[in-house]
Amino acid sequence: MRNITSESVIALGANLNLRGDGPKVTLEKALDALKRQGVVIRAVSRFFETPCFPAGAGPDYVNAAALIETEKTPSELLHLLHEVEKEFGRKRIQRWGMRTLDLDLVCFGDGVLPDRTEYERWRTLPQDDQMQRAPDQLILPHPRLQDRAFVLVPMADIAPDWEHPVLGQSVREMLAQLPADEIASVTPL
Ligand code: PH2
Ligand code: MG
Ligand code: MG
Repeated sequence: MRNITSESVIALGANLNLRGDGPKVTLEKALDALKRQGVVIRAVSRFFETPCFPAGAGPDYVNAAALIETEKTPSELLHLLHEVEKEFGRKRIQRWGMRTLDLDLVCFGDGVLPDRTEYERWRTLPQDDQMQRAPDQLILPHPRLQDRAFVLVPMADIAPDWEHPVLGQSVREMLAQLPADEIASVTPL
């Protein structure tokens, strides 16, 4: 699969300072780093302050989303995201732990990876297992996308009409199903 894609989305997040930069500056620098690596940034959402999930597990996050185009394959793009995370001090210590930079590939056009069966297995994973188990392969769309206001609210800025290839709902429609207090807790900086 090597083609110019539209509507691939990267979710950006950080909740730790890095070398004197707060999370927002780190996210801006990470976007510049992606550009230097040839990723075309079509649009960037507003930056939002969001309560840490799970609640109490660390400082508030800054979250944003970027609509990008690339000629890379999904796994090449994921590799680049990991390289940029490393450049910005990311250490993979704990699942859902605090981080100086998190770059998540949320969707790659209307691609479903590695296949629908495996995707559905991860999407419907019971809550307890979600804490414990991380896939060792790229699952797209991101299996928790539809649950997370800190992903959907920024994404609604840049790709409100992107349609989930399995759920058949737009970003707007997925967002409308989240509790109002969760949406309201995602506040523009
Ligand atoms: N990312 C996590 C875990 N918790 N909470 C918020 N508010 N924003 C995030 O981006 C986030 C999180 C794991 O990647
Ligand atoms: Mg991540
Ligand atoms: Mg993440």
